[in-house]
Amino acid sequence: MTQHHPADRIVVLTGAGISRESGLETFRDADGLWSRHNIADVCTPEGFRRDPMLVDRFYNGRRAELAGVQPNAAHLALAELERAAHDGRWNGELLIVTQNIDDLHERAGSHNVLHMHGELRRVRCTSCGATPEWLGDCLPDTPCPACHRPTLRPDVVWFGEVPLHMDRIETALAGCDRFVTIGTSGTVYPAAGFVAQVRDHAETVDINLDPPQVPTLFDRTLIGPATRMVPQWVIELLGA
Ligand code: BV8
Repeated sequence: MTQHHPADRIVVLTGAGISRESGLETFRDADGLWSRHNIADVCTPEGFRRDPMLVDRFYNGRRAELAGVQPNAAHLALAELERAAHDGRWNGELLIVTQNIDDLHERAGSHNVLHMHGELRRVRCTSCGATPEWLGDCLPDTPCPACHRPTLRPDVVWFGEVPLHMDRIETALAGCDRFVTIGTSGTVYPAAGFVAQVRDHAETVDINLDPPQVPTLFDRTLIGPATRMVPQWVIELLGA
C-alpha cells in the first residue's frame, strides 16, 4: 500500500511582525518592547529571580492586551491554508512554528501550531511543573492551582533557556519542501538559524516589511505588510 505523501510540506516560522497589524508591538522596531523594557530585567531567569513583581507585571500587561486584539488577514490566510490541506483542496501539509506568545494563530483557526517560546495564556509552576491556562494577572504570591505553592512564573522561554518542542521542530525542518519566515527579524537563535539549516533541501521564502539581514539565505523575498503579502502567497499556492 503506497504511503500518501503530501506534495508540499511547508514549515512557516512567524515572529512579532505577523501580529503587528493586529495592534501588538514588536520587539526591535523603533517603538518596540525593547525600546521601553530592559531584556535582562524582564526576559531572563536571572531578572525574574531579582524582581519577580517587575516581570509578572510585564507579562500581565501583555496578557491583558490580548483581549483587545483580533487575528488579522495574515493569521486568517494561514488558517485557510491548513483547512485547504484538511479538505483536500491543497495536497500539502502546513506546520506553523511561532516565536510569538500570543494566541492569534489559534484564534484565527490554525491547529498545527508550535509555540517554541511559550504562551502568554499559560503559567508554569516551578514546584510541581503544572502549566495551567491563565487569562488574568499572576503575581509572585499567587498560589499554584495544583500544589498551592506561590511558585508560578510566565510559561515563556527566556534568554538562556531551552526553547520548547525542539524535537518536533527539527524533524519538520529536516523533512520540509518549503520554509517560509513571516515578520521576524532573524536575530534570536535557534529560530534565526533554521533557514540556513533547510536551504539545502527546501525552497526558502521571507515575508517582511524589510529585506532580510542575509538575503542570500532566501530564494524569494516578498516585501510588504503581512496582511497583504501572506494572503497573496496563499492564493498563489492554492491557485498553483
Ligand atoms: C537558547 C519569549 C540553547 C518571551 C523570546 C547563537 C548566536 C548568538 C546568540 C545565541 C546563539 N544561540 C543562543 C543564543 C542566545 C540567545 C540569542 O539568540 N540571543 C540573541 C539576542 C543574539 N538565544 C537564547 O537564549 C534561546 N535559548 O539558545 O538555548 C539551546 C539552543 C538550541 C537548542 C537547545 C538549546 C532562547 C531565546 C528565546 C527568548 N525569548 N520571547 C517574550 O516574548 O517575552 S525571544 C523574542 O524575541 C521573540 O520570541 C522572538 O524570538 C524575538 C523577537 O524577534 P521577532 O519576533 O523577529 O521580532 P522583532 O521585533 O525582532 O522583529 C519584527 C520583524 O517584523 C521585523 O523584521 C520587522 O521588519 C517585521 N515587521 C514589522 N511589522 C510588520 C513586519 N513584517 C510584516 N508585516 C508587518 N506589518
